[in-house]
Amino acid sequence: MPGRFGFLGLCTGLLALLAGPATADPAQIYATDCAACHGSDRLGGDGPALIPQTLGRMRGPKVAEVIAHGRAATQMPAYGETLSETEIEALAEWLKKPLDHVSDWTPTQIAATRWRDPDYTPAEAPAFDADPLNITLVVETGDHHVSVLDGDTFAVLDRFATPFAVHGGPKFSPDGRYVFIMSRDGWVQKYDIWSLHQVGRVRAGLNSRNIAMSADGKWLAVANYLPMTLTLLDTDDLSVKSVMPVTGKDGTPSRVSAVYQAPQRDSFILALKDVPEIWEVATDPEAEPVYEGFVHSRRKDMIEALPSSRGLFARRRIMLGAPLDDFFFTDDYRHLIGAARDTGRGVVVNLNVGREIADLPLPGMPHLGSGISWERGGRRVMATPHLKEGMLSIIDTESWTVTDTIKTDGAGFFLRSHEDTPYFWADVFFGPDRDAMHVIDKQSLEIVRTLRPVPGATVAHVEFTRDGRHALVSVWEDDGAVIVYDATTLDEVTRLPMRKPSGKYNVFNKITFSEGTSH
Ligand code: DHE
Repeated sequence: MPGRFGFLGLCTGLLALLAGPATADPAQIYATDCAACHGSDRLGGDGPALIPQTLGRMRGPKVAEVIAHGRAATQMPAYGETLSETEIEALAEWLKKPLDHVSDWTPTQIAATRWRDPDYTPAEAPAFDADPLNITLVVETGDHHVSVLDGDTFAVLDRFATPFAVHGGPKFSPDGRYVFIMSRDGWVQKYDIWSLHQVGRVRAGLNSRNIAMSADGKWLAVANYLPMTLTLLDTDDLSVKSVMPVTGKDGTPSRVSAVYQAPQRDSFILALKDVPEIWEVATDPEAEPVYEGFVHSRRKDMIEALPSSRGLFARRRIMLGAPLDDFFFTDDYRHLIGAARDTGRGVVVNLNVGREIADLPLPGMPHLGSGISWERGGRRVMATPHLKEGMLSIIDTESWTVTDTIKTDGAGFFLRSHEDTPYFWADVFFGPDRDAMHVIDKQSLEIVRTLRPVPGATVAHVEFTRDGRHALVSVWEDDGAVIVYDATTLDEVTRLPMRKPSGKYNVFNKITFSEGTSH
């Protein structure tokens, strides 16, 4: 027998020689060169997860280029010298394939990642003279850091490393002392602003969307794509309180597009990606029994009581015609508008009665999560940008009609305003005019100025100081900056160099749910 295998082996070797160079085995290359940093399961380690969910949205150089040339200012080395072009291409393609199996990411596995910074000692009072409620955080995605700015002097009080690829708004504790930051790989980082120090981290999901804080500041919800769950963390020590599997009423599992805090309702609201439902999860320990879908209906036959659905984390389903995501909430949190995918329409849901009550023409992918609201002519209006159209829609939130559209220099991502400023600011994130920032009068809806502080550079996302006197704008480039403008004269006040600054978040504006910010 050994002789026969020896002969077969010889034949295979000869055939391989005749066929030319061996075809690259990407799994083997991965195991040898990548697994140590990115994890043998591709779910990340010191380096980020390498799965289609994260690679698919990678901006900048293509995966093969990063493998060949490495990434500047990171631990990612260049493999162009050690791997052939064919091997690099094969590896890049292999990484884009979904995992055969995704871990359940159980509470025990999450708990095993919990880490408290051994150098952290909580301060008794803020370790700086600045107004702690006028601190603004700048997420710098260029090198995965956050800068902590004094909102009065614009001095950088601290600059700390974050997990790789932070996404969505950091969430502050109700007193503004702590902030929680989430990465797309599901890491949640807790930072103590008073002490200017990281507290710890935990990996709450494998591929996550965003986080929300309960009204009492006790719980942090993490919306996950992988696995299809909502993770609920104790904000005190980042321990896992619960992991809710997310499945539709018919049993279909669903990714969670986003989770939002609804402070007046004392609940979280979940946008589900794969099933036509919205979930409301109570954060009130005394929450009344929850009825599926028809909370106030008199039709008893339409009410389905879930015996377990009462108290903390009681879950209520609101049934929809089709999945909705990207929510804007009215100030009283009675209504939300969600985007119905590929239909060019927005749908209004009344959360009290638990059903759709209106729909609106909103073509070109409205980005409702960036919506802001204000009083105009005695009515409450909201504005939303559109990701695929150079326009802004103005919606009357009483009659639920689109009253105006404003033409812009291109499709934009974010809007921002403040109670004490007459303008709102709209970026032009996409296209040749991505260096433009429109400043628009909230009453006349006229563009009063178009700023172009760095010709050719992407200029996007605005945040105001606590008093609304200054507007901070990101020059969204690797050697970028945050530019501080006088929000009345629109003159530049100062320019702070930053590494690809993305979102900026003022403690006061966020914890008071300013009408000019996304929540
Ligand atoms: Fe975001 C917020 C979803 C792509 C930067 N983004 C959000 C929120 C959601 C969302 C649901 C609200 C979370 C919160 O604050 O709690 N984002 C999505 C998408 O579905 C989309 C279009 C595709 C995706 O890849 O997930 C998307 N987002 C991006 C980007 O490409 C951006 C520009 C760069 C990046 O970092 O990935 C980006 N998103 C942001 C930022 C916020 C955000 C800076 C917070 C805005 C704020 O002011 O609150």
